[in-house]
Amino acid sequence: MSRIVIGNWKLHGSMAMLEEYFSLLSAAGVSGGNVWLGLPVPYISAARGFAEKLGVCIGAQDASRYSEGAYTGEISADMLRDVGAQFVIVGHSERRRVFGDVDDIVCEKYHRAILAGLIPVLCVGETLAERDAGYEYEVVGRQLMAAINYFSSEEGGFNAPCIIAYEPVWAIGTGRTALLEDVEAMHSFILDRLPGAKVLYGGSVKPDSVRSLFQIDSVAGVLVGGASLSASSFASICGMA
Ligand code: G2H
Repeated sequence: MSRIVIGNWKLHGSMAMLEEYFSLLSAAGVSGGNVWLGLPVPYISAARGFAEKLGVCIGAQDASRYSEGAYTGEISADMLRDVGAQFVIVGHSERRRVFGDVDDIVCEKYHRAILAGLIPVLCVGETLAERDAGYEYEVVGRQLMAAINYFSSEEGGFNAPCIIAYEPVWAIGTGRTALLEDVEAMHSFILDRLPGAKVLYGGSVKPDSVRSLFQIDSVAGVLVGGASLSASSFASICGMA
């Protein structure tokens, strides 16, 4: 089974890193359409040639909720598509927490991405306080509405690809991964609501933690932050997918 591995560089990288990174991926034999890289926007164009050689997909980590207009600093989904992005991450917990991307905004971004021909990767996940209070399913159910509304709408239907990344907020960048039974239970919950979706797991995924995650049938892939900054760690995760 070939699972999807998405690297998320977040606010890291440089032109020098980009070139070296792709040559290391190439040397490690990484290739194929199940390997995706979410890059900072300025590097998407530059990465296009490298990515095409390896057959890997490149994308962005966010898109504007607007299509065009007087919105200084915004980058639309159409613009991302124009410079070579194939997918876009929406609703990442860092966007929700630091930049105020509430569910309605995430919903608009999700729709914009699909209309632009990008594959949206919708991130959902509860905070530790929400889990401790027993609200994790309620929270994730609410966050899934962006996708559910779209797929049940006239324009959507169930034809567009649907990729959901379950990232418990308390496991992001902390070195903690969720218990396998918790991952399995949440993935089933998501699949019950969106049958046919590919559900990825994210949150401190490392080469040594990914093997057990990949033993779970409903884990269709992983979203990797910190470990994707090292080409060798990322290649090793791709090798196990
Ligand atoms: C979650 C993840 C990738 P990390 O944010 O989106 O990052 O692997 O560093 O926890």
